[in-house]
Amino acid sequence: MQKLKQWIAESNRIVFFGGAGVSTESGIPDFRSTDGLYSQKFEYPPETIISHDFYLRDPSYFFRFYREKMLPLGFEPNITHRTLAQWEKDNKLLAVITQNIDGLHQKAGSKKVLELHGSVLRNYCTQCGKFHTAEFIRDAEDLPLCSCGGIVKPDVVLYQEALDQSVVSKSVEAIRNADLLIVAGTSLTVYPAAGLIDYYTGNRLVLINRDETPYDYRADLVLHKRLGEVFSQLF
Ligand code: CNA
Repeated sequence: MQKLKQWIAESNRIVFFGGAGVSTESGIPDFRSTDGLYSQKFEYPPETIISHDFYLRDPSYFFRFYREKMLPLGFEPNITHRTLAQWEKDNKLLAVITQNIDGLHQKAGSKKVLELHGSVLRNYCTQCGKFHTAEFIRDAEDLPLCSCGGIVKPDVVLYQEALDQSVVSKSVEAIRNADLLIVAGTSLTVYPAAGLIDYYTGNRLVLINRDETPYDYRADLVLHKRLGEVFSQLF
């Protein structure tokens, strides 16, 4: 903790790369913890349901699962989101790169947020392109249909779909320019997102995650702790 505090104090180009573990303390389950989505019972594995093929094959089932399990509305940012927003205000932070789709960084006040996997807060008609809110998707009875008759699709990257290249480029640039890279709350098993941290060439790579990750051996500092515990000790 002392080393982390010192590095944060000395940095003014921090980049934070996070995943679902950043929002579990706001009450949103992650995918791979024992109480996460992948440990629950469904007719198909979650990777199958939230894939592009499945979305095309059975959109009704997709939207039932999506509404029930993936639409995190009504949650509040936690101390990790709030601290990152404060670092941005203090001009210490270059970017938050997130695999999350819950919009909680922006709710905490962060503006420099790069959403690798999109956001449940943006939804567009696949026919006319009209924007719809997350509540529109939540309240639709079966398929969320636009007034033009087209299906409204969440701007969330499904398995088999490509990442937005402009978000990827900005993330690579931020990581290359970081003087401190904090990777946190992610199992680092979802690619290509996890591979982005390879662009960091500095010597202050910090990994904060409750469980071990495949990248632990590459980090300059590893903390196997809850994020709330770490961030509440940073002051
Ligand atoms: P993951 O694979 O579920 O891994 C989460 C990791 O976070 C695990 O290794 C846990 O050990 C760790 N973790 C959980 N809670 C804490 C905590 N309080 N403190 C420290 N560590 C913790 O999730 P990834 O983000 O790595 O996987 C990428 C997927 C998950 C992305 O595509 C996301 O869109 C997707 N996802 C997002 C959300 C969200 O937006 N909040 C929720 C669930 C899944």
